[in-house]
Amino acid sequence: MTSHLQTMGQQSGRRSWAEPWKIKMVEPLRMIDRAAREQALAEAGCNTFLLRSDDVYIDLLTDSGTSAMSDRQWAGMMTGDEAYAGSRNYYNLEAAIRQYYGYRYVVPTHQGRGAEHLISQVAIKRGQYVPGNMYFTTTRLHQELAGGIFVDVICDEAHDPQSTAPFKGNVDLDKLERLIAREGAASIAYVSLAGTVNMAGGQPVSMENVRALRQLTAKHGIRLYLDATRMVENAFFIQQQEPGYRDKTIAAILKEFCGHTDGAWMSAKKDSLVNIGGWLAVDDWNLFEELRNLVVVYEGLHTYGGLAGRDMEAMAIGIAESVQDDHVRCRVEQVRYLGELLSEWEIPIVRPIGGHAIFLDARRFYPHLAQDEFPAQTLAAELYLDSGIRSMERGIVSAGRSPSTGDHYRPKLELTRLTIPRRVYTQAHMDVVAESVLAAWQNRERTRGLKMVYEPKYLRFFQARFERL
Ligand code: P61
Repeated sequence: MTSHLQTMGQQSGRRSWAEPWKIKMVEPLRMIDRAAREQALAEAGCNTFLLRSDDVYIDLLTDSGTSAMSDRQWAGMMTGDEAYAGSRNYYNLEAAIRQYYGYRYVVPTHQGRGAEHLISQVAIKRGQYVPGNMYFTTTRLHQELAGGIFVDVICDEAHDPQSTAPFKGNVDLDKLERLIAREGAASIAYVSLAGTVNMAGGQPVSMENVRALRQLTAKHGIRLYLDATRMVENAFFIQQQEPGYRDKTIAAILKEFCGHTDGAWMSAKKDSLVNIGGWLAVDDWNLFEELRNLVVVYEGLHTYGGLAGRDMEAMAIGIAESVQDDHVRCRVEQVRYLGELLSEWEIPIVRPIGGHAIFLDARRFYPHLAQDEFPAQTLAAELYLDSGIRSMERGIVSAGRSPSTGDHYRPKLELTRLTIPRRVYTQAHMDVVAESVLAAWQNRERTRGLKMVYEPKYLRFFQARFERL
């Protein structure tokens, strides 16, 4: 062939494939002009969380609660049983979690952090350590509010955006063993394991790692709980990259992985393709009894946990859709398409490309900015100004402050996240995003940083305000 134009498949040396769905309903987008974006950003204190979504063109703030539901999920919403107690949709949800994740006892919650709150309150005694494969903002905060001390035991490669190790979400077992040897098994509340590590760039954990982790924790009588929020995407990486898993389905890999853990919490707003919802599920009846008792204090009765019956139905159906191999491949490959474009243009991103987002390496974008001038927040502001695309800071602002010293946590990773909602945007949107990132890259040397002028006490990144330097 002599043409220099190539389809996406041809660019990768294979036959093309497409999304396993067609679009039935659309939501028109609006793009405001540059002057209006300048004004909107100033009113938002240069914080993309404070923009009105009507002022956003392509919204890559998060993949949380932003997925498109299927016609089957919408139909399921109409079968909502809004009984206060014993809703049929709860039993459908329980059955889906048992079937696909494999845990016995299920507590619904309004979203992920509701579940994090419950497990932290029940399973952490004041002063105990909670080792985890990198922190997540809400997870660590709930652990700290329960009196726990978070300890990062992820492998070193996870903190290096240029390391191309395939399973950068893995726990470094030596780090964990040293912690157990130093502090004693009784001082460890549980190991907090996340399937695909959000803050590391959506990096997966291997089956080999969870198996070894299971052996180590069992030897010391320590519980292992999983943040299953993006575990389906983790299963895809195992299928593609880990020896022996190529011929297994995502569903089988998911269940095998969960089988190595004692329980899980979930923000169903991600993998499970719903706009709201979460759960906590465990195998131990005694623990379940405590959780079931606490849920009625903070969320709602144990058969609705802060959700409407229709929300639980959409979640039950979404779980089954989320583990379909063609769906997961399409979802992760769309993220990869955007990442490969940026990599080709030598724009610095976290490698390997993760499951739910592209993470721009703001340190390498703006080497002239100190971390205290908030390079990742600056880059999020610049992208919005260029094209109305909304991204999210995942650096020093997100990391917050240490409760013991009051100083900023200073993460090695200073990243701006372009998060791709599931089943929402097309390849053409990805092209527009890539070109906007390129424009910000080309303007990098002229870009100045920010100063923080308002800082809330908890999860400051949501509401902090900044001014341009
Ligand atoms: C996100 F800026 N994630 O990535 P909830 N575990 C994990 C998550 O990714 C997660 C939760 C638990 C969000 C929403 C969000 O700092 C932020 O249902 C791995 O959101 O309560 C949520 O689940 C919590 C954005 C959360 C943030 C915290 O965009």
